[in-house]
Amino acid sequence: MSETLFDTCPEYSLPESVRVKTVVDTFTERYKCKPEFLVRVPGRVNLIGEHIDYCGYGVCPMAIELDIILAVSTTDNNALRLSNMDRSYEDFACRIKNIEVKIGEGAPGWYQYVLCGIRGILDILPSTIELKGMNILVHGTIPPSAGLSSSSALVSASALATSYAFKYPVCKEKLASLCAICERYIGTQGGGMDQAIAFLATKGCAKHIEFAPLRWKDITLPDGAVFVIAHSLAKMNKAATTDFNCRVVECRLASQIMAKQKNLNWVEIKTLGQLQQTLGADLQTMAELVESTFHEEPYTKEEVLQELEILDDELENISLTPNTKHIEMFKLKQRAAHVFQESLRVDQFIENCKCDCSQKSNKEILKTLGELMTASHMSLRDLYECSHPQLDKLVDLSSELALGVRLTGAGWGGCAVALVEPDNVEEYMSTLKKKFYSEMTSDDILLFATSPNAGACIYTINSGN
Ligand code: ADP
Ligand code: NG1
Repeated sequence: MSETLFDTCPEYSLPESVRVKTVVDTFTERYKCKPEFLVRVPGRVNLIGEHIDYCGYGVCPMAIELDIILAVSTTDNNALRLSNMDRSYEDFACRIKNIEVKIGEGAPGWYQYVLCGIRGILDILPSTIELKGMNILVHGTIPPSAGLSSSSALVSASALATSYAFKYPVCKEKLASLCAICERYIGTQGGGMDQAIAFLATKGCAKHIEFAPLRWKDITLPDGAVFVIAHSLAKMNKAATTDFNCRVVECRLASQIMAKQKNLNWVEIKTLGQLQQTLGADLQTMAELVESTFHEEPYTKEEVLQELEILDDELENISLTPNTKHIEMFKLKQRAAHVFQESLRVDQFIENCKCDCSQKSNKEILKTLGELMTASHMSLRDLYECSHPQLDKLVDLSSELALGVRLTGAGWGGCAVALVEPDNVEEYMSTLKKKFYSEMTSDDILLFATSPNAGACIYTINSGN
């Protein structure tokens, strides 16, 4: 079992930065009391393994320096009060006992993500623990809807803050799994990568994270691997559209149809990973099975019903999510092919990171990693159809100076991550500024080189401070 963050937090002293001072001062001004503690949860960049966590396959993320900070004080009045440093996010208040995450049309309110995290802890809190009220002030530096996991950082920070406020320690591993589940209250059926890296990240290495059960290993990146993140300036809130859940459902239907054809108890199969495990086949065999099972054209709902020999309402109960019930066409071959091929690329990426220079030169290793990343992007663009013209433009502009580049996170906009050799970083970034950002109407350039950062932590504040 992993340690709790309570075990380590007393050693953390509050960083003396202008940012922290501003957050503490603003908190004091808005709530007329000092915060008792702060929690910090980082965003992440996924190096490879996209749209496969919810199919049960391993991913390779690392935490970045951008983060969400929550300043918190507890009260005896059972009230939850939320405020944000960014005034475009409106204040919110409710009774802590009545927390309900409401899913409506369009993008959820920002506070719903906080409620998800609090709800997650309330769901497991023993009845012997007395509920308290909380005053919370949020400050975030992760650009929202950019594939760097701002939403999960907010959910995870809220869960961690609640467990600390209620003096109910939960180990990092449990927090990671719990936050993956409670973020689904928002409506999207993500796989758990973001919440896992938020808690399990360590400075200096990326992680290979696997699921069901959650497990992780360090990935030491080869010397000379610099990762540059560039925002395409296109944004899509996952919870505001059906695209994300549509992909989850397409993969589920593909696994169920293949399971049915293999005479398995297909109703029990929910992911491509589960199907592979049940068949005891390797990834290559699974990729071949996809080729021989499905036709290229999208499947109509009617055809899916015929394949599974069920009625519409059974399909809704067994396979669909509330926001995908209306979808009439499903691309099964393309989505499942991406998942198995991407998972093979993850294995190759990790193998190459483990290679020592007696087997392959450092240059060759970096070249292979870059090629795997670019192949991942092509697959996300063509088979998974979750890229965006601005992301594809960034990828095209990277071809000369980066070893490889791909969209990171859910896609449909957001950021690209490029693998660049140290000597090329400056020229690469100035090329993007000249050829990409100078043509954009928005001034918010987000372009930076990053390295693996640490995961979530708690900063306690002495009452005398
Ligand atoms: P991401 O890919 O970054 O996780 P999502 O589209 O899933 O993006 O979620 C973004 C949403 O998370 C925002 O629309 C907002 O509601 C919430 N959010 C992110 N950062 C902040 C912040 N600093 N303060 C308040 N809400 C935030
Ligand atoms: P983003 O949108 O980048 O935070 C989402 C999912 C991940 C994973 C990626 C695609 C959530 C909270 N996150 O990440 O689990 O599926 O898309 O690889 O749903």
